[in-house]
Amino acid sequence: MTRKTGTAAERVFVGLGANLGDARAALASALDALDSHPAIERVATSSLYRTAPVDATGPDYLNAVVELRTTLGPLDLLKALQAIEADHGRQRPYPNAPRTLDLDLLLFGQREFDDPALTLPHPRLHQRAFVLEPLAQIAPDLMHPRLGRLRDWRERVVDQAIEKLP
Ligand code: PH2
Ligand code: MG
Ligand code: MG
Repeated sequence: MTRKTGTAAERVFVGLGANLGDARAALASALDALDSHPAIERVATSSLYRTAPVDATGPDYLNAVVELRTTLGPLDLLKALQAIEADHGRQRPYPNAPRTLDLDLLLFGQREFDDPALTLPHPRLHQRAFVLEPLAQIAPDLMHPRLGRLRDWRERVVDQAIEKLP
């Protein structure tokens, strides 16, 4: 198979979430959309997790995490993710509203980036079991540029309900 993204080496991680409509179908369709992008290659995909809303109300979420390679820079990747969200009917009536699809750029290699449009690493990723658990599944030794080994942060979020789906 021809690789789509050459030798770009940085490990990029994206979180997927949905808690409105058919969340399972939305996540599956989002994976197809990522795979269809000429500059994105999906190299690992976690299980699906059913998770209680964190700092939000509404139904339980389905969450997952993927590892990507891409020749896009962080802001262009963000635009591509937002386009996929929009294609899946994403609306933003108020902060943390229930959503048909949420694609969050979590880590872009070990880059730190602070821009009104994008903060890297994602500023809350280490506080969320729905990110840490799937990340630990596909990248158990993953490091955060400031916080160290991410799997060590899981013990601080054990109060957040999360169930790995078969
Ligand atoms: N996303 C949020 C807020 N709260 N809770 C869960 N369980 N899963 C999410 O994806 C999630 C959340 C904001 O994006
Ligand atoms: Mg989010
Ligand atoms: Mg988001």
